[in-house]
Amino acid sequence: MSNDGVLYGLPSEYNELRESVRALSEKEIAPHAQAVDEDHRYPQEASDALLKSGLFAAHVPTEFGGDGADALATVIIIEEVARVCGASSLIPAVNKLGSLPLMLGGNKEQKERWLTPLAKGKGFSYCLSESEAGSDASALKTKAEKVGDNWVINGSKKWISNAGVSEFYTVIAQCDPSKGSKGITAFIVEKSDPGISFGAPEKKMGFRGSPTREVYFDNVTISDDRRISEIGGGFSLAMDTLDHTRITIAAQALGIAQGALDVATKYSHERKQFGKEIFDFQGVQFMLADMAMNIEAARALTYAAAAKSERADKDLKFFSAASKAFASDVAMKVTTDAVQVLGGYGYVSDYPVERMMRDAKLTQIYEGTNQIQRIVMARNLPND
Ligand code: COS
Repeated sequence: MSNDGVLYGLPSEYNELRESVRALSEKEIAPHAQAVDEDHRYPQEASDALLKSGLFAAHVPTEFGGDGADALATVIIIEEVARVCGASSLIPAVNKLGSLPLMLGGNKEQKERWLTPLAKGKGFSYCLSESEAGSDASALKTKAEKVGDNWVINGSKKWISNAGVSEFYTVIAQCDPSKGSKGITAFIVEKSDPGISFGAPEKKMGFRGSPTREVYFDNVTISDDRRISEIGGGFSLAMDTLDHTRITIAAQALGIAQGALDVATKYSHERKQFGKEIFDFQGVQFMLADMAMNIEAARALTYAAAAKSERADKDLKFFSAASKAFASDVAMKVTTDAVQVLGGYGYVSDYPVERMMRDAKLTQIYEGTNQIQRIVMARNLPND
């Protein structure tokens, strides 16, 4: 058991939330984590369990039928689910990412229209990246053209988490290429809209339970009430969104790292070599101590970033990028060391640490590579 929860003497409701999500994750999600990974299948059991407990999209405000979880509560939910299954933790994370542009930019009717079903289990994906526009997000080419009163969307999006499973898609599209990032606008497209289709699931190193597909738009025709940003305000909205949601990836990385440390610590007390527990060797103790130390540092940064997200502090951009980069680098190191502690047993799927190591890698890449996070951090260093 880590020190989490007592780190800052969090108010009791956060500690109770952690305990209940941990219990749910151990009982309903962990038992399926290996099969979900091996079979590359959506974690339906986790999805059902999260929905039943109000954790599918807990960030949705209570007025729209959600739990109104604040940024820190959402972090704790994602962290605890990720501790046992990364792919399952993407359910609440992607639902927040997909719907946050609507929460930040949409009007009351739009929120009512899409947040209410989200709280009831209709997932929400975020469509920003394209095959030629990854880190260079504003180079996106998916086009939204005004035809009469409607918008017609054509193009394709890549690396879309939970695509095909989600009911709703926030689509960031270009309306006026001559204006660059100022020509970009945000829309909501529904899975049932004629003209939307999905590619085959990507064959990934990790997070195999979470489907990642391309999304194609072939003359998808929608009315103006699907537009959730000002015309030309879509890129800012997309970036504003990431400032809040990169913290959820930090939470996921933190949970994966904690899960790996917990497995490694337990194993070090069970495994005997040279007539004693391997824990008794200082070389192993140093590794475990470093893992725990780095996790606590990542947790401190992530929770601080969550508080800044909740208050929309001026230095949120720095903190969200820093928490994501730091926690994911920690997750990569910790999971790699956990495999080392377990030796040969760590390298095979009898134990979950090899899955955690594969999952950790993605947290250094998505929602902005850690190189992009460092650009964001540098651009947001105070200089006065
Ligand atoms: N919040 C609000 N607005 C922002 C912003 C932010 N965090 N970052 C940039 N903008 C605005 C800028 O203010 C600028 O508007 P002005 O011209 O009025 O100043 C506009 O957007 C363009 O910004 P900029 O010139 O800085 O854009 P760049 O092309 O240099 O790209 C990065 C900026 C690299 C930070 C951005 O493209 C990025 O985050 N890339 C990674 C994308 C990503 O995370 N993809 C993962 C997919 S989601 S799973």
